[in-house]
Formats: sequence, C-alpha cells, structure tokens
Amino acid sequence: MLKKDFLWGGAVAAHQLEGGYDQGGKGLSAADVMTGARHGVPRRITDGIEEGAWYPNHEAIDFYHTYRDDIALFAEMGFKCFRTSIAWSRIFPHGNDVEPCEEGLAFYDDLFDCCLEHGIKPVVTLSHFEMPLALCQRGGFKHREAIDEFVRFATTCFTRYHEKVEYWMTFNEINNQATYDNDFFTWTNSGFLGSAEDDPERTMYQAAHYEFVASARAVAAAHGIDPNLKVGCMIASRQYYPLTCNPADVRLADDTDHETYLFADVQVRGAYPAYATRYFERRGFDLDITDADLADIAAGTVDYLGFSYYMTNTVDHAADAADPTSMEHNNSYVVKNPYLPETAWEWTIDPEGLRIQLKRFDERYAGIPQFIVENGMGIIEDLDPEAAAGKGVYAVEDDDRIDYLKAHIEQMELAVEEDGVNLMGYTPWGCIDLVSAGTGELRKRYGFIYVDRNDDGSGTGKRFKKKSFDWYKQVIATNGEDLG
Ligand code: P53
Repeated sequence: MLKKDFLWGGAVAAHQLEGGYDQGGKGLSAADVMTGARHGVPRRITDGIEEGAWYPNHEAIDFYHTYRDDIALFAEMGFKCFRTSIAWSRIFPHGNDVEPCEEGLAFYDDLFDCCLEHGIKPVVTLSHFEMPLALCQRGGFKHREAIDEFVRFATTCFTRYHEKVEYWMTFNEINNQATYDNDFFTWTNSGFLGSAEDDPERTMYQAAHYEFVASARAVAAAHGIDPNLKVGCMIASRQYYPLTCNPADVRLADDTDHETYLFADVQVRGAYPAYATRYFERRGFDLDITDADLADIAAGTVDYLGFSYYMTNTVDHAADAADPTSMEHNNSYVVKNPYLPETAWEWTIDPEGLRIQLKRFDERYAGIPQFIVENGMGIIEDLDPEAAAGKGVYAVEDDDRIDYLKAHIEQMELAVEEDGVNLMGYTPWGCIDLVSAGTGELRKRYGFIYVDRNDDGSGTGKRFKKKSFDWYKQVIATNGEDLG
C-alpha cells in the first residue's frame, strides 16, 4: 500500500507550457533562444532572437493565460500535487535586477492560490532549463557570481511563497549535463555553450560545483525562512546496465553510473565522493572548490531525492576503445539493450528499471524519501475529428500511454511494498501536452490532456481529454489499487 497522503499529480516546467515569453515584465531565458527541431536534429541555440526562426517556447501552450482552466482539469483527475517551475526570468528578468519583478511574483501567487483552492499542493522547481538569458550571455554557471544570483532568486521565492509551497527542488536534472557531449545540456542546465570551451567537461564540472554550492545554500536558506519547507535535489535517472556478465562490462556500467550518482552523492550526503576527487585529479581539472564551499555543501543536504525516470542505458566495453575505467565524457560504448523495446525517440521502455533505481537510491541513501517527479512516454497522436467537433469522445484512445504508465506504477508499488522504499509521490511528465525539451516538438505528446497545437504553430489551442485522463483519475481515486 502506498501512503495515505501519497502525492499523485503531474509535472511540467514553466518554459515548456507557459508561453507569454515577453509578457508580465519577463526577460528572455535560455529556452527563448532555442529553435524547434526533431529527433536526430538538434535544437539550435541562437545568438538572441533570429528573425523568422521558430521558437516553440515563446507561445508554448499559452498556460500563462489558461492556467485556471487547466488546473481545474488537473483537479478533476484528483491531483494531490502539481509540479511546475518558476521561470527565473519572470522574477529577475536580467538575473541581477536590483528588485524582483512584482508582476512575475504576482503571477505565481495566483497560480499557487488556484492550485490550493483545488486542494492541489504545488511542487516547485527553481531552475528548470530557463536561466535568464542575460546570465547565460555572461557564461552562466561558469562563474561564481551565479551562485549569489541563484540564491537570491531562491530566497525571494521561499520568502514570498513559503505559506503556499511546501515542496521545492533546486536544479532540474542537475546531472544530465554529464552524459552528453553536445551544447544542449550545458546550455540548458548551466547556461554556457560547451563547444566554445577548450575542455567542456572541465567547465561542466566547475559549473556543476557552483550549482552544488548554490543548491546547498538555497536549502539552508529555505530552512531558515521556514523549517517546514522541504527542499529536494532532482536527478535524471540514467542507470547503465552491463551488456554481459563480463566483469569489464560490469565495471564499465558501475563507473558510468558515477556520472549520475556523483550529483546525488554530493547533494544527499553533503560531500564529494572519493571517486570524483580522484577523477578530477586524474584529469588535471584543478577546479575552484574552496573550504567554504565544502562547508556550505555539508550544511545544505537535501530533504528528499526527486528524480525523473524515462529509460535505462546499456554499455559494452568492447564497443569503444576509450579508457573504460574513467567517467569519460564520451558514451560511445552505449549500445542497444536486446531485451527492451524503445519509443519512436529511441528511449528504452523499462518499467522494472524503475524498481531497480528506487532500490538503489534507497540502499545508497539509507531510506531517504524519494519522489518520482517525471515519468512517461512521448507519442505522436492525432486529434480525433469527432472529439474536435465536440461529440464527447476522447481526443485519443491512448492505450500505449496507459500501458506504459501502468507498468511503471506496478513496479513502483512493488518497490514500496516488497523492497520497503520510502516513496513520497509520483508526477508523470507533461500531464498536459507541451513543448518537448529535447527537440522543441509539440507532436511529442505526453499528456492526459490533448492540446490542439502543432509544430507549425497552427491549432486552436483547445484542450481535450484523452482516454488516459479517466484512467489516471481512477488510479488516483483508488490510491494506485485499481490500475485498470
Ligand atoms: P522531452 C532528455 C532530453 C531532454 C530533457 O523530455 C530530458 C531528458 C530526459 O532525461 O529531461 C526531462 O521533452 C526534462 C523535461 C523534459 C522531459 O525530460 O525531450 O526534465 O524538461 O521535457 C522529457 O521528451
């Protein structure tokens, strides 16, 4: 049995659904200069806004104007919580403004009030791929100054909203920058272009260090402002399986997992693990890490571990000649897992992997409360014309989504019931269709609610229920007992 107050809900991020990118005094963010793309075609990060380019986040699904109606739909499904982010550039349009933007603060006041009126607890991410562009243009978290800027943003939010928002997360998928050697994740997570660096990996770990300090100082600040606040980290689950039982594969999988665990180890345990300091030494990184930073990190450990779970990876030591003992910034030894199906975006579908991840975190971090804050599958879907004509049928009979979520919820329940994992809640990603972070597509849909908006900007913007809407409502109503 899940806890009585289990936090069922859904998750989104401001830049992926709000739109209104230049409204309410908002400044530009990292997401506002990313073009729309496709699987296999990377999003372009443009130098300012280019005439004629397609920026899907500018309008997104217009939640900035529709949130009252959308939240009412979440309430109809019975959501106990709703995870969204605060767009940093609505609060500090240039990142270093002397005063926060009152209009931006008031927007989130109303959004959170609206949730609370429906009995929905907001769960808030502070930095979800949407750093103010002005800070990115200065190199983002490459520089120590970003620590103070983030802490000021965080403190402003805790002070303003602590009576409305109990659950917070500092940096979304903070580890996801360690697994890619392209610009996307250094830009979205840390606000700099890896390609412009001599050693992007070194710069990434330096930026990550400043984020660890910023996160820890934010956690401590939150507890000082209101001891009831619960602040978590947010890790992208990326387990690496060995392709075979050859110890070389097992060790490679283990070592590659360090790319993920490092980020949780520091934020949960409050110190750098030995494998990381050794790695930095071996690579000659010579990072700017002061004693005061380490004291901050030790004093600001998180209250819970939030994570996203989409897929697992598999490694084959023979697939690559690179040093298999290093946390190389080069995953050419990642191969297909012959046991797992994949989505159209080549993400493996691995429900049992969710149970394994929950167990591993539980054992590694001594029963820390965990929160699955993203899970789901992107699917290309067409709006049923009968639904569009208002005939009262589902927009989409999305049985694949139901099967995917059901299989993951089953494994999550086994982790709780049989393995004794301490789980706080579950918020599937993109509970309403929104802009994909990875590709900028609108057609990569995750929602229980269909949004009539397409990649060419066409569509009425109207909302329609999918079959999964009523399915999820039943799941929540029975606290996960009736999975259909
Ligand atoms: P999309 C991969 C690529 C991009 C963002 O992703 C990702 C991941 C998964 O680890 O992270 C999260 O939209 C992220 C969300 C994002 C979601 O995964 O590319 O926290 O912002 O939308 C799904 O399908």
